[in-house]
Amino acid sequence: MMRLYDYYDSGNGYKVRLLLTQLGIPFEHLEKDILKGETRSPDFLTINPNGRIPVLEVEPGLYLSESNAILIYLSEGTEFLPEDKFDRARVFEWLFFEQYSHEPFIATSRFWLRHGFAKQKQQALQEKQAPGYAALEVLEKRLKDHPFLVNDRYTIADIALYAYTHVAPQGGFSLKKFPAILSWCDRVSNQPNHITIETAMIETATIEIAL
Ligand SMILES: N[C@@H](CCC(=O)N[C@@H](CS)C(=O)NCC(=O)O)C(=O)O
Repeated sequence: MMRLYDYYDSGNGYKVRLLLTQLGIPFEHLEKDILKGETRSPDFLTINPNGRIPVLEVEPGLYLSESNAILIYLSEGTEFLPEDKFDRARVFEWLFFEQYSHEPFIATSRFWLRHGFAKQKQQALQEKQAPGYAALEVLEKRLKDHPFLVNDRYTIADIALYAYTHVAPQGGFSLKKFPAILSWCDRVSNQPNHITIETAMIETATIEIAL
């Protein structure tokens, strides 16, 4: 069985959890507390020298990191990744956009705000506002006339961008002025076998209470 090294509050981890679930692939979940530096231990660094989750152990001893690379690996040959060469490149375009122009601003702000760094990072948070909103404008423009990001159908491009966009308000980015993004978020959350970013956290909490 595949094994996912993850951190429940992470949108990057959520991308992988969501796709595995929608593909119906069972997996073992291993929670790493990034706040306690658990991804920086010597053991963890042997599976990802970059010291970050998510990491997917595809088969014993074979590890893959970088959320969007994992999405590509898992979606090969499925309805979540187009077959046509150009359409695939379009999907990759969104994945690279997410990592360079979206995640560093929206995800990082969300992390700081959710984990008590608001004061310490006040200026940096301010500096992330303009590029974060610029990324949201790009998404809004695309989604105005299209139900999904590529080919008018749900692909890993939508999964990658949804992960941190739908929780952007937790990073201090209001979605009120982005009606196309809000409708798209609804469409994404209504896809078959959708799970929320909190699903696993709720399940874990239930297990902890039950124990
Ligand atoms: N580009 C990477 C980013 C991964 C990443 O930033 N992971 C964060 C959690 S969202 C992490 O593990 N941080 C722990 C650390 O840096 O020590 C991806 O998309 O997977």
